[in-house]
Amino acid sequence: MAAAPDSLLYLGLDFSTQQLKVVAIDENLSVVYQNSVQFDSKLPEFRTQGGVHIHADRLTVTSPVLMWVKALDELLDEMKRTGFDLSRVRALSGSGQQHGSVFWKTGASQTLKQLNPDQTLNQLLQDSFAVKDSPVWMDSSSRQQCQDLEAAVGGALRLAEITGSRAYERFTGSQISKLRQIRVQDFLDTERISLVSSFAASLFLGGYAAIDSSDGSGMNLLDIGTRNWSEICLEATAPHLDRLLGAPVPSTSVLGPVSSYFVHRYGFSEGCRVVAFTGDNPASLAGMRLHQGDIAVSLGTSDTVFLWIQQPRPALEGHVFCNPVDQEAYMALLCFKNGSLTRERVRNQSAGGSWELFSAALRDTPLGNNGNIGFYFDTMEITPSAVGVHRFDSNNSEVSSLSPEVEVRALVEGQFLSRRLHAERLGYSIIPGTRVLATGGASSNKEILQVLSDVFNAPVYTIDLSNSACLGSAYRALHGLVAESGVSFFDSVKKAPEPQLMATPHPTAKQVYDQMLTRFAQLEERVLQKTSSHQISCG
Ligand code: XUL
Repeated sequence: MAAAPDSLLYLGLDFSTQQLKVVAIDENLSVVYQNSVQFDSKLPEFRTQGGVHIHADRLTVTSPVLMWVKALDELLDEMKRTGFDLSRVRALSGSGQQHGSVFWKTGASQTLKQLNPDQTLNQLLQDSFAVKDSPVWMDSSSRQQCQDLEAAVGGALRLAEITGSRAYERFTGSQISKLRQIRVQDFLDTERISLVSSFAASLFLGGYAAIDSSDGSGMNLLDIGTRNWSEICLEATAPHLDRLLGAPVPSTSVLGPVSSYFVHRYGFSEGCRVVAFTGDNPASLAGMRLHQGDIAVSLGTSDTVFLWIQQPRPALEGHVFCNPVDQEAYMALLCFKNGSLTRERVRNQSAGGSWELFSAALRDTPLGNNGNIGFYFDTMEITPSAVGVHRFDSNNSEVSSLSPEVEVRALVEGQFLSRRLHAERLGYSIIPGTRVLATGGASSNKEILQVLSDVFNAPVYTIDLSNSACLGSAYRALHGLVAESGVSFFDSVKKAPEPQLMATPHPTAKQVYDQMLTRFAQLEERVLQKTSSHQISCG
């Protein structure tokens, strides 16, 4: 893992929910160092589980802000102790779990400016936070504030059109509203509000770091069209909120050099630049080097889809964020709850519990499944909001069962048609050169990937995403230095390893699935109506 002794290095940090990670890359984009601090085990004094505290109401979820500070002390101490030469770091950037907020206490900016290198950040910042337990993305205690925000701007869809998402409890705007309403004095004592990402950048800068437009899109406060705060959303949240948030900046911005604290305590060079930190999902998009037209599909417990979008059409489902590597573009995030667990359930019931037989069923059935289509929502789905198993034959008549092989194909085709339909609704389109990047457990199954390739009529590549936010942050640090002179992100990271080609579409795939998608959309509408009438009759 050692870099050439004189090579310049770029650091990426990821302040995620359970740990702080770091990766260093050299100028050839090779990873030369990786390390992490697990919050629960390394910092037991904060008594977190999975990096968070779940409060008695089960809805409020927070993390101690000083735990993140101390984790950074520990990580840098260890890098120094083990001889990592921090003077070679030319630029650093980072990411944080999205939506979480940090409330700096009046006077903290003064403290940040004059950090004494003989002491740890944890010692120095003990009294710098008006709120010691930061709300994080797992919090769902702000329902009322979400309703108020949607009402103030003219409804959920209007809010989505402005900010890229309807109101979500974990988004920062409603969390700020809630804090202002129930912790009046703490709010009055607050001098600045950061996201987890911009908080971490502030530590390195020795001053408040701007929020970048990509992570800023996860607040329900940023107008994703102008990439500036939305007046109407700010006003509905708190008076003079712009003063507490500072102006947002493009995600590629160089914010300044590291503060003298890091030069004297850890031996960073005075020239080491801090590039704006961003959210973990945007940073992952950078780590995957997703291009225009690409779609990344993570096949895990729940399936997540990341999209590069040129012309977004925000909707009541999914999230549109400003793109972290291209200021003209957007990215979208969709979450599907019924992923691997449903695939496993159908494997058990229709393929005798064997992935071999499951794969054989996919091989033995034709593209388009002779017109049979299925929806498999074992638990209440997020995208779309429906539940239950619904099967239709080629005449669009609902049927109670399908043969085992047809059932397997109906499941996999149905899942991928759904990923495509909902992606297209947010403004995604398949263009020549589109790649599908697959990751997660099910991405090791070639037959599943073949169906994915056919449904999207695009080649499928696999990619290891375990470290993508951290790696993406290191790539962004490197790109940030040249972004202003017009070098694109992709030009600056072209030496990075390429994903592996796993499947190419069948020649008839486009014809089969373009037509099937139209039918699938109509049938989904029927399923939704059925689910909502069922909910009403049960309700
Ligand atoms: C995205 C979200 C999570 C966090 C996890 O909207 O809430 O993915 O970013 O760190």
